[in-house]
Amino acid sequence: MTAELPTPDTTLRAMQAIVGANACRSGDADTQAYVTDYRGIYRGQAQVVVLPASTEEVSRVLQWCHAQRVPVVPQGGNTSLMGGAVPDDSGTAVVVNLSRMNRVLAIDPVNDTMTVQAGVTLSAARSAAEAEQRLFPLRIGSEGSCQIGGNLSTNAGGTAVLRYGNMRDLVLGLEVVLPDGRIYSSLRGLRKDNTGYDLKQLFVGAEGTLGIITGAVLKLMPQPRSSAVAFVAVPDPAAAVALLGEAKRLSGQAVTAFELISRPALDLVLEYLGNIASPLQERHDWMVLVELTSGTDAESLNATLMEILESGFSQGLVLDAAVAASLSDAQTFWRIREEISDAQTRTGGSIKCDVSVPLSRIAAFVEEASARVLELVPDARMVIYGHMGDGNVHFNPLRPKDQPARDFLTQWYEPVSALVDGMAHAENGSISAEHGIGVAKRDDLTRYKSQVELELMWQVKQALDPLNLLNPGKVLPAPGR
Ligand code: 2HG
Ligand code: ZN
Repeated sequence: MTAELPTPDTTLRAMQAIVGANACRSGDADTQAYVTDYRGIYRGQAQVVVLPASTEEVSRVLQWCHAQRVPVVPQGGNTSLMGGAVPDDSGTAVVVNLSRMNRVLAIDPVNDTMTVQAGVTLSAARSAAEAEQRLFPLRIGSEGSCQIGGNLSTNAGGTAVLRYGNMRDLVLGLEVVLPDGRIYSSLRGLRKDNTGYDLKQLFVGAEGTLGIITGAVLKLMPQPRSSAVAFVAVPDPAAAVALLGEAKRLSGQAVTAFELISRPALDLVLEYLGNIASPLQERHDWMVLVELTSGTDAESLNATLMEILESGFSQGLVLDAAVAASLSDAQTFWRIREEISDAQTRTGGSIKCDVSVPLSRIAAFVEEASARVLELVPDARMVIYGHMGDGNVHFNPLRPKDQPARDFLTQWYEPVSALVDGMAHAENGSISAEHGIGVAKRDDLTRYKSQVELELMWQVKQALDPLNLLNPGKVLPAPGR
């Protein structure tokens, strides 16, 4: 197949004719940033990188690539942790980067919707909503670089899923360029539309393997009038889950975030940030960051938070708590949480497992999986944190301080993630709660999905992309594996 492909020169000229010479990148130096993921773990090559400015241009690029059988890798902010947004090293692909399609097209405050191009960054989308006194609630650490198209393609989650759901729940309509260049559009903004299959949802979480998302209609929410944040020490993960139960009982819908943080995770991030102290005086093994938001006034929301904490104290679920007394306190608490991932990247040598199990099983899972991992790698720092309220933790054993990352990481797939993922699977959990599959977990799917699920995934792929041109090698394990 490679022999039949057009030469890079031919491809470059064809792309230049569609998007203009200024919107094409070729050659190693100019394509580097687009073919390497941001952590520098996945490195590929591309014939050409194109940065189209409109849906029509994307459509023409895909038509040409389809006719020439050239593989296409869609790319947003390139913040994937799974290698889903960069090409392989064959050098055959055209990378279609959506950064220039970065316009908010419309905001309808009555319908509570926002129509955006796929290359709008998450933070720009959130700011545009805020300017209309609305909330676009997706909240993830990479919001300044990640783009809505990528958020949709990976069904991004983050720290407010407990309250608002993940990207799948926040989208009402999509525009997608299909592998042959046809344009599917459902940019309608309807909350009720039972007219057959919900096609847009096929593209959400497909990681660009079925088409390129170019636009979306997103749901907007009322802006909360108040928020209350606390950094709370708990005796163990089971107490954290029980405290969440109390928080829900006493505040109903107000619990927006409930994030677990293990001691090694806190130590690591404080060391990385350097100039921030722990919000709590004493050292504790487990902490949670709790955020309540509501449409009521700050005073009554704070009273509710105090009631939750007092109830927690009296039941032995809370050991200590720091309540944010100002916006700046709240921002510091959140900064500590949000920077854990970068602190790991900087330190190097982090085995990442992104697992979820039913909330009723998460505490036991964390305890049991930690104990078993420590039997295998006794000195690992157990950096465990994240979205416990959704039953999802980032279970990321980190190399001992004196062990080189390279040596520690030889244990990644076997035995560590095989053990952790296997345990999650045995609890009816997921081996990728929110980060997707990309290339990193593609072959693991054969272990954790049933034959029927894998066949259906390939049948969908076959129906939409029979030539296997869109993001080939991502998500789907080779048939028959
Ligand atoms: C987070 O919740 C992100 O901080 C990144 O999902 C998690 O780096 C990770 O493992
Ligand atoms: Zn996360």
